[in-house]
Amino acid sequence: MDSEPAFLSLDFQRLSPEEQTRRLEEFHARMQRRRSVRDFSDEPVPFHLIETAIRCAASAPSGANQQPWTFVVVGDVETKRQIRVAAEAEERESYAHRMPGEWLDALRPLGTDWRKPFLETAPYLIVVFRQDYGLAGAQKVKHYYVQESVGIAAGLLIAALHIAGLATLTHTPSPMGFLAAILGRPKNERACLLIPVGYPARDAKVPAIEKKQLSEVLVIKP
Ligand code: IYR
Repeated sequence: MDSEPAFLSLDFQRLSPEEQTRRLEEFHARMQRRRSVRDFSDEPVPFHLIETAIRCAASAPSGANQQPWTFVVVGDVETKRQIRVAAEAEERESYAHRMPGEWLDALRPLGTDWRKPFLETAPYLIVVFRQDYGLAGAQKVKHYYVQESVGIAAGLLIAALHIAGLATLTHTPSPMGFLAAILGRPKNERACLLIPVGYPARDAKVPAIEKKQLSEVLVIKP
């Protein structure tokens, strides 16, 4: 028998206009300083920061509230080494043979290549898995809007780690099937992002690239 949906009163905090502006401008100023980092220090990161950032990510809205994600945190030196070896093998092949010239041209301003030393240097790797379907015992449960849901959660994760004073890279080794194999994930999960987390190296460099102007991304329809 179908049960009736249950409702609670919304726990909403109404802010003064000044407080709304203050909070948002502070967040904006902090977010403006986020950069994808490829030069990491091996300085340890307190695990509780990773855990709280994942709590933020897991608060994301998702299709039918199915929360179709798993975040695997890797801090073990040997597992990070295995991931680096496997990622570099795929990336070497991709850069040499699989990526068309147009793609390589688009990446040139980033200065990337097949080498991924950060996969060992960064103290933690967070591997974001999408659950293409749920498993209720042996029964498959259909999941809805998995890509959108996991994308939103990953955005919150990256923002939370940045706000915590940590550097991240949104890394997508391709193909990344090796991650489920190395990390022993169940068959309903597929890796979709690999996020090294840590402090930047003292001499970290980032590409001289810019975000679009607001007028290029915002349309105000009269
Ligand atoms: N996965 C490769 C290539 C790469 C692709 C895109 I799209 C980027 O924005 C950056 C890199 C790599 O990680 O080098």
